[in-house]
Amino acid sequence: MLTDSQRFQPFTPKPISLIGEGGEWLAPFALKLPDELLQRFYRDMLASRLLDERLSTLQRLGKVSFIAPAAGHEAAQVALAQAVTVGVDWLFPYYRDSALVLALGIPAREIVAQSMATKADPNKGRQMPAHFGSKAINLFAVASPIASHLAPAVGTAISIKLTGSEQVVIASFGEGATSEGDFHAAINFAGVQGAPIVFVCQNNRYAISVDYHKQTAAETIAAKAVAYGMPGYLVDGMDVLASYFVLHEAIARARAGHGPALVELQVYRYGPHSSADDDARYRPREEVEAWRRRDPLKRLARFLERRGLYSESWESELRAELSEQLAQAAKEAEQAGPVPTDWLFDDVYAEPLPHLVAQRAEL
Ligand SMILES: Cc1ncc(C[n+]2csc(CCOP(=O)(O)OP(=O)(O)O)c2C)c(N)n1
Repeated sequence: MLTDSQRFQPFTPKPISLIGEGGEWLAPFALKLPDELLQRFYRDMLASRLLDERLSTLQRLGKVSFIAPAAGHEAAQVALAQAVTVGVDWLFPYYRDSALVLALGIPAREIVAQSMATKADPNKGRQMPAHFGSKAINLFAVASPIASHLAPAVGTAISIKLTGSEQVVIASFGEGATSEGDFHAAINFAGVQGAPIVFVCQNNRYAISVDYHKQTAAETIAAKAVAYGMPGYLVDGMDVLASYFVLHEAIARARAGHGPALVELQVYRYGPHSSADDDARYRPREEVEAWRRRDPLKRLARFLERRGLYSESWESELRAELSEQLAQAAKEAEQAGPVPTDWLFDDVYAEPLPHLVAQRAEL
């Protein structure tokens, strides 16, 4: 945990930022993270950007039916992956969390196979593309109805509190989710119960075509925390280190028994909402370009460069290595072949019911 003088103040009107646009360190405390971790952040962010591009190509080739690009959200998600204790904490992600899932260690082969519904998908092709889940690392499978995962996340956190284990629950969602009744019911009860959960809102300003000001009259999402009796942190989510330190702090607080927190990470989605969306119909190109100048990868590259941890040759070697790994992962995912249709009967009942046995035989 941070010392008192380093602690971030919740409810600041300005987002917490630790890396300046030019890559300068802005914080009032010395950075003590190992160089390997700083480079790891960059590597994970770049891997996610490249995974996005690959999934987009597969979608255009007709091999994946739907994508939800994460470009622009990488810093927030990669920071979250490093702030949790993988395999101990419980994560309730949403469909745009592919950078998080990849950085948590889910192999790219499985992520692509999940979107292609091939046999290499551990979840047997039963979910919509971009709806990952992993029993092995306590990653709750993504649910399509917005905010519907928040009540189960709070329930999980309450059960953790009752059993006295030191796990923390993380629930991730977009700002659109905060207009759902499920959000209010869940976060309110988390506050009342003092549940060890961190609500992570990735505010990219648009819920498909609905812009932030049509979503809420509140200046920030973080401000809503006041009404639920918990700290709310407003963070520059394009700044990987600000995201990391704040998430780390909120998670440590919850683990130490101090209850829930709401963290708003301000990000921007560079691509369309999904492959079924044309964002040019509701967003001016100049706005997208302005946010591209604040690209989280470029900002971290400048920061690393100042510390002698980045060079163009390192970048191109890394790109080549990650592209090769992703190409291999996509190949393996595809070569596994489509899931057999009769898998849909598996895992439904412990003892299959007679009519399902008959239907399977007929199929
Ligand atoms: C209850 C519900 N209403 C509507 C939808 C359709 N829908 C899918 S994604 C989405 C936008 C959500 O936006 P946000 O929560 O801000 O996340 P973002 O996609 O911007 O990351 C909507 C309206 C849905 N899946 N569930």
